[in-house]
Amino acid sequence: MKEKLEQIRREALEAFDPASAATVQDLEALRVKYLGKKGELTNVLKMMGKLSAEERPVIGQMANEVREALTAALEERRKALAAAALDHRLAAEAVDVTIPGKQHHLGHRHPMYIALDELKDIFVGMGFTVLDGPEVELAEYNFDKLNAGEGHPSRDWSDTFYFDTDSRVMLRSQTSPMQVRAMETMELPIRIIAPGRVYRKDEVDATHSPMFHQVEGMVIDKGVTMADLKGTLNTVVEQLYGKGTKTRFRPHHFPFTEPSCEMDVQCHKCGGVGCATCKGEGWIEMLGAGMIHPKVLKMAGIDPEVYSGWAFGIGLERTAMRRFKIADLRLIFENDERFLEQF
Ligand code: 2U9
Repeated sequence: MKEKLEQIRREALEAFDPASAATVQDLEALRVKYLGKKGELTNVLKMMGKLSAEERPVIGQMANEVREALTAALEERRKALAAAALDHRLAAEAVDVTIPGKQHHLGHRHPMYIALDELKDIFVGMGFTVLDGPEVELAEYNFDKLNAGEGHPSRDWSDTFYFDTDSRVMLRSQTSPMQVRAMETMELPIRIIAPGRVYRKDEVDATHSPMFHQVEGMVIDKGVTMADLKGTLNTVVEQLYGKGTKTRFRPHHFPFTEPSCEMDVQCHKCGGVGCATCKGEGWIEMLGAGMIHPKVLKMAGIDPEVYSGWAFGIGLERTAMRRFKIADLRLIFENDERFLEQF
């Protein structure tokens, strides 16, 4: 048995050599062959019962030594294989940090959205909530509930994009329908702004586009007056154009507000004297506004005897054109990078 154990030791240690145990799988097969439950060493140990009482401890001790020697050799080989595998992976996954990187093309905000973000910041700072809503609307919400009933000129097929022949579903021509929905669903008091795309059948030129953007806003509470409208809009203008910027309010007409007005801002270029920027006027038209018509409040279920409110509407493209001195509206929509990069 001594010879048999010696033979196992010799053969096994030879077999664990890199030449015959080149992979982890080879190594495992060898472990099973020599040290497994049905392995060669175990087979020898099974025959121990046949030995004499004197031989048994001697052979037992030798068998243990052989097992330890094989186990140690296996472990050493396993470590060597693992180290080689890691070296191989590191070499395969090596990154050449000296290769020049790829230039990333960083985009930037569109000038119109810069103007929108400025307006949003100002109104949110005054406690307004920003609303979003559908661009496909019901004429009921775009016109009827805003006091522009059947026959109102803005409902004409030559001005409005309808989806159906009975003029019921349309692309919104203003963001006001969102405010009607707000009046119907939100708890009073209400302070909101509603920015978004609107659609009108206009031919494209330097100042017109069939799709453009508006920001509308409104406040409804008990005791709200035209003084609140002027005070709030003056504050907005001062934040946009600097403290002390003058405004003037001219009477106007809208179906959804009464009284209605347009607000001009004193020309920042000439200070009101008249120049090319303000076309000699000294003033630049900025927005429309007014006290929400009592009929509009009533149609939305708000009692005009208890509540009152004001609203305004401002064209975003025009605001951005003024802010960045852009001469042609079409530049805003063309998205030519040479243009956009300037802002
Ligand atoms: C409700 C009641 C009243 C919104 C208003 C204007 C005046 C206005 C124009 C500005 C430039 C349209 O984009 S533009 O051509 N808008 O002059 N808009 S008051 O009044 C409302 C809105 C909603 C329920």
